Amino acid sequence: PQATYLKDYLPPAYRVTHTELKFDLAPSATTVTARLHVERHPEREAGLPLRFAGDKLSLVRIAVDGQELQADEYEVDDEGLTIASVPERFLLDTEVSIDPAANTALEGLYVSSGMFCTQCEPEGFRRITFYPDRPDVMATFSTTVIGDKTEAPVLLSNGNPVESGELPNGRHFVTWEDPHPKPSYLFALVAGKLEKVEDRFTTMSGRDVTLQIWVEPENLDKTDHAMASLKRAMQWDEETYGREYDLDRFMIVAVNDFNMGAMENKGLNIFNSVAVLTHPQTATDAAFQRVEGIVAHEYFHNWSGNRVTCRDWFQLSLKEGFTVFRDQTFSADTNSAPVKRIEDVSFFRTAQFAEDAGPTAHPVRPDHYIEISNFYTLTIYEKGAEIVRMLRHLLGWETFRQGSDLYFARFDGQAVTIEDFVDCMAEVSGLDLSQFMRWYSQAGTPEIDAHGEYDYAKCEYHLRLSQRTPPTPGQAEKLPLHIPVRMGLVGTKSGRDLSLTLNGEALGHETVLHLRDSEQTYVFTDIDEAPTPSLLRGFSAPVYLRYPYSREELSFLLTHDADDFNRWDAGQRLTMLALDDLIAAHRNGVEKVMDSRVIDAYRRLLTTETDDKAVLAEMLTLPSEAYIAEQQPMVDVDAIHAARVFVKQSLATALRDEFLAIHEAHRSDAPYAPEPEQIARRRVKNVALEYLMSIEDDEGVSLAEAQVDAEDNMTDVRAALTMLVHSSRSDIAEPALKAFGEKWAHDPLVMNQWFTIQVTRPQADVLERVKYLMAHPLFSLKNPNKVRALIGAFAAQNRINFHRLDGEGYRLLADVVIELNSLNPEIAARIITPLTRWQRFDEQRQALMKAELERIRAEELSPNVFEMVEQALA
Ligand code: HT7
Ligand code: ZN
Repeated sequence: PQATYLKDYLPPAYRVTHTELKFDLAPSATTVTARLHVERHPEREAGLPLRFAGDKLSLVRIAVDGQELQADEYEVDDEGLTIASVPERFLLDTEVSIDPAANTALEGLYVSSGMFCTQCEPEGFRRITFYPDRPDVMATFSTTVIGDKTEAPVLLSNGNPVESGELPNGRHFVTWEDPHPKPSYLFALVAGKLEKVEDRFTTMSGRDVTLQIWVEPENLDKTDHAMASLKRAMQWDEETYGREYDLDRFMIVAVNDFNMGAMENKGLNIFNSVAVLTHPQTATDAAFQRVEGIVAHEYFHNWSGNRVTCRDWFQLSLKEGFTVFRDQTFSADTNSAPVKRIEDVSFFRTAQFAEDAGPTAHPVRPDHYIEISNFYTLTIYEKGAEIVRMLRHLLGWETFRQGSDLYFARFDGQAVTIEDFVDCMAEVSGLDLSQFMRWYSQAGTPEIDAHGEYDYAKCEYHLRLSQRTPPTPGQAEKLPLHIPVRMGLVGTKSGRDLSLTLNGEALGHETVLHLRDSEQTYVFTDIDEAPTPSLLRGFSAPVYLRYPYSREELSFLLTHDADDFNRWDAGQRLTMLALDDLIAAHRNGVEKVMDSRVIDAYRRLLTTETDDKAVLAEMLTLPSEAYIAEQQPMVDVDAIHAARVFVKQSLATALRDEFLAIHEAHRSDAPYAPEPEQIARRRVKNVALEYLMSIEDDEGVSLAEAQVDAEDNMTDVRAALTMLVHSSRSDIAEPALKAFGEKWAHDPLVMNQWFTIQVTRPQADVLERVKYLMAHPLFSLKNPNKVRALIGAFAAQNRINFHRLDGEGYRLLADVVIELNSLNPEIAARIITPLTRWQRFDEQRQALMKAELERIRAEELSPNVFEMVEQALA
């Protein structure tokens, strides 16, 4: 496969201004008729041949300006259509026949649970018809969908319905018109036996919008939360960004087979059912919150992505980074802001840092790719969002908002670049952001080393910051970045933020330092007590921060830091120091001894009254094995697991009564609601129970058993069932698991949780359970949610068993990748990720993982898997 390079960008030779489509739907033979209004691009020379993309399409008919083309006037290959000579402006008519039922890749038009649906981003439209399938070609669309009245009573596409009617042979049609020019990746069609829940929203200028959520009839009772989330998101985007919705209706459809979470097609968002359906009995609090975030994310794309889109796919983070930042802020405003930040950062530091340190590391704006769908990554999405967040820090909210307004006004209806976005921010702020742009072109996680010294005699505090970005594949040398470092100095005696004066300027109690050089020293004057620095507050930049904090300093910050995020981070750092010692002890075969300062810190947390239960739950949560692994120079899976279990059990033993008391204090009889206060209570209660279950405390076991039996809500049931299944109490766990499986056999989303609970258990026989469940009648490799719930969860969340020394875990994953490579290349290329991280492990595991990668490489590979394997073995 060939790579595409950013430096080769050229506008298309021909563009389409209006697209008329007709779909005559049949599962195995759908006819797609297209009439395209084509013209030469004004920036390209006359007389060029026309080349439109088309992925293995079978052409039935082709005409230019109504004239059928002769066989020697055009050429069709597996990747597209070429016409040697065309007029400056003309109508292109084509008819193709496609087979949606055979489409297991879930790109283009496919059938999911008997329903037709599409996924066109990034390059799925070329599987539907011949087209300049690139985001800088924006056209208005008129789409007629014809289907069987019984099999497909509902026929949906983008925009507004303008005509419908009956046809012979039990068929009917609906025509949809989308007046907003859009790229082909935003096209959508859905047809099937669907029912809707409807609501309304009045926009800020008084327009009435119909909101519809379309689902299979049995899911009608699972849409309330998504609808409420949608309305909150619409309101928030008006109030926060001044963005108003622009069509008469906004539709969401839930489908069962979907490669990602959801898709922002204009006016017709298509959602993975797991990202939209919720019910207290079937979805956890975390699922409710995820649904809220994804509904908001897709809705926010209507402006950041649809009205203003990307010039080319290298600019993907322009829409994704900005939209993730917008959805993160929305969720922070709607729930607990510090907890949202803690959750986002702990995920980021675990997963994006790992990506940035591995063989597939790439800049937020890559300069080349083989398969663009491999670049829907944590770097493009989450690091892209962190870059936008840094801009917000550097400019301040008011100015940032002015920049956003300017961007939307200036580029409405256009396909633009990351420079266009950053230029707006520079223009409104007067800041020189040229150095800042390096964030988009340099891969790798920058490391900041901080060093502080207090001069008692002069009452000065000297803070030295140095930065360095490690080499990444293809980028040996890195230049210094422009890094916003939000910070305060906490008086060690007073426990309060001290007033900051820098270069004679009074800055208040907190400031944002602009670190631009490789090394910079800041001298704070009039500091009249020795401070402990609180650096990178709120994780103001996506960097590793190293500061040689003592355990006493960390305990102090854990109590006194004014920044919630940094208080949590101090606790994590303190626990990490203890874990480091215990990992070393395990490796050296030395007896493990628990650091009493960690126990004291936890005791304080458990016994001090706090209003913010959500933050408390985060504080009580130990760093995950994956996060701990990220902090180690070489990953020792067994030592990490043993050390973490030891910390958990030591805390549970020392603080048993406190955990029991806090569990009791956070129980509630209130009817379930997915509200922040209740969610926080359940989190604290279940975290406490998890500690008790780690020592299989009798009272803890009874509490867990009762919680499963109570069946009040899935959050409590799933948490307790997981604890039981992951314990040695199989006498209780197995019947509970069986009853759960029987009760929920009809609900695929619940059964996926049932799979995950079992394949993440730490017991050594789990691999046999994974294989057994893969043969379960409810499992299918064709359904991405099931693959993620079973294989993905095993490989990513069951580290000791996936990394078994006999290599069986690796072999199982490689077998799945090989099978998925032909069924669904996008999913195959995602699920392979844990194998690509082989460099981080010991020699024996490295050899085993590489052998599996070689075995995969020997197959005939899709571009998706090929690119991943080549990068991993480079
Ligand atoms: N913009 C959407 C991306 C997406 C996607 C990408 C590759 C393959 C399948 C996909 N489904 C959706 C999702 C989003 O970021 O909102
Ligand atoms: Zn997105």
